[in-house]
Amino acid sequence: DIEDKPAQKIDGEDDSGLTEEEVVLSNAIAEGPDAEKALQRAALILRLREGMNSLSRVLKSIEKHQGAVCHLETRPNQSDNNQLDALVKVEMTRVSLLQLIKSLRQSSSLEHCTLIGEDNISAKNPWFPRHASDLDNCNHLMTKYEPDLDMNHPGFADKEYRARRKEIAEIAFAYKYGDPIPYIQYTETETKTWGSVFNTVLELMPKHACSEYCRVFKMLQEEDIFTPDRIPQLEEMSNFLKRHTGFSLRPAAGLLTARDFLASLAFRIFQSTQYVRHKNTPYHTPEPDCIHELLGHMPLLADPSFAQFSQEIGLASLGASDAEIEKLSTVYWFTVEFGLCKESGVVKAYGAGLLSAYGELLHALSDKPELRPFEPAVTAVQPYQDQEYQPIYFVAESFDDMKDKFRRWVSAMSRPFEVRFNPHTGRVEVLDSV
Ligand code: HBI
Ligand code: FE
Repeated sequence: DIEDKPAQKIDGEDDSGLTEEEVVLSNAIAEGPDAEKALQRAALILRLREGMNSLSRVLKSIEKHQGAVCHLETRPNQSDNNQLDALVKVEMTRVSLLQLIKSLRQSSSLEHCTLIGEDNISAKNPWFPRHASDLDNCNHLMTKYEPDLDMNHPGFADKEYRARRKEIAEIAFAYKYGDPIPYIQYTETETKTWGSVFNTVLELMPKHACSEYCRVFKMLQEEDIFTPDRIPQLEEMSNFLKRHTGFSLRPAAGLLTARDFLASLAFRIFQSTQYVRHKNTPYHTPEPDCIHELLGHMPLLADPSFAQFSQEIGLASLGASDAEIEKLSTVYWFTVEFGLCKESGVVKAYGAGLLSAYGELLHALSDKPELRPFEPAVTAVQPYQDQEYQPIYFVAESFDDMKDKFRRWVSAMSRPFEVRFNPHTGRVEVLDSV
């Protein structure tokens, strides 16, 4: 029986029955907070010697280790039809999973048992960009809210809008590292949409935006980059950012995958869309557009402390597991996009999704939503809304405090290596931590 076999030492493995790599991965995660109680998903490939009989023993064993089977597939083994290959996805605690694998490996029912993946564990040698030029490969789009595919997009039925949106997206697809960002001749309609949003931001900003935002906004006005009658070009904005924090821009064709989008931040590069939202909905857009990027994101990317925070989210994302990318992306959502902060006891907005959309800005600062203190471990698992106003916002004490808390939380991630950005070479260096 699977459970009753005494522990045996297997050649080439230590006495836990796990391979060296599995031990390394498990140690990395076992140190995180709540590691003992947290349920993890894992996939196992099994070769069963006695077909369904062996399978029932395996399932009993999973149950004994308090695991839940989320998915099961079997097929006859191709070279030996008496044996069955099985793919089992389980959800259980880390410690139980390790015990389960150990007992399965010692069982006579199984030819072998391989752990093929876990949502929560980063791969040992994943590919990720090491230099800003590698970002030419990091422009994968999410097809969620594009006008061609989303019936609720305000531009869905507008052929002319879709053609214009596509023309500008093509520029982003063709862009390569080192190119100047192509100049866009914005139309009168697009400029008018910009002007409407610009003027509402101008009106609400003194009362509701954080001081860092207001400070940079004023500089942008003084340099004539921010005016109501002209949409700033990404190239001039990129040059402005370079002078203040070393951030720069590259054009993006639409909503990028979280992994690609976050990776660019590691190099102090922000992938910015260049098209303008539909004229019928000047105060709302389902996908990011350049009005959101320019009015929402750019001012704070010119603030040194905020720029540093943004880069650190980016660095944390390099080579992270899918589950960790999801958490980082949620932290990004509740900070960079929808963050609130305190200023001499008064709550102000710093999130780009608030500062570029006055409806949600007023909602966030009204007494309707719930405000909670920013705490990365909590914030990272808070479900969020991308269709309506958020019911919950997180309030930071300051950018520096936010960074401190974030750093402490990130240090418990599962990556079996550390990364560091070398500003002299512009390269991300990988330091083995195990
Ligand atoms: N892509 N172009 C673009 N702009 C964003 O602001 C953006 C993105 N992809 C993902 C994303 N933001 C965030 O919601 C997080 O998932 C990182
Ligand atoms: Fe954004």
